[in-house]
Amino acid sequence: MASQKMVLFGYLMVAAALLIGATADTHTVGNSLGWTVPPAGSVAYKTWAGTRDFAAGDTVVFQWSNTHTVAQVNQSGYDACSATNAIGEIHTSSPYNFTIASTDPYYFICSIDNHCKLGMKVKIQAGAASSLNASAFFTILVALATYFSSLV
Ligand SMILES: [Cu+2]
Repeated sequence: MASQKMVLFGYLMVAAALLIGATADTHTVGNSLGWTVPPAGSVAYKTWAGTRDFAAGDTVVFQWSNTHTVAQVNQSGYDACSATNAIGEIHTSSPYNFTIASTDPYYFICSIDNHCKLGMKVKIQAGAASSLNASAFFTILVALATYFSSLV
């Protein structure tokens, strides 16, 4: 009897771990706009980033046609639109997939001509936990609480 409860508890914990692990998401920069010189300036990518719920482990996909690049830079490179101190290589072929490693801010610009100054720049920062993770975990907690309260 007691061992059956332990087995069920084990299943629930595995289910919780799977739900949390399975929520890694993919974010296509700019959605249908893609990675390009945005028609109304950098607000396009600010707005896009603001609508996304980034989490560590998620993948950010830059997709473009024509001549563009993805250069990861630090904040001053982002502010100045300079890829001189790019972090790692400058990616010249689409698509480029970037995996969010932590909750640090990540800055990306296009290093071609004045594209960055025209708004081809995006800042991406993951939150502590995505709302999907939180809701999945909450569901499991409720299931556990319901189960254990039924034992009394
Ligand atoms: Cu460009």
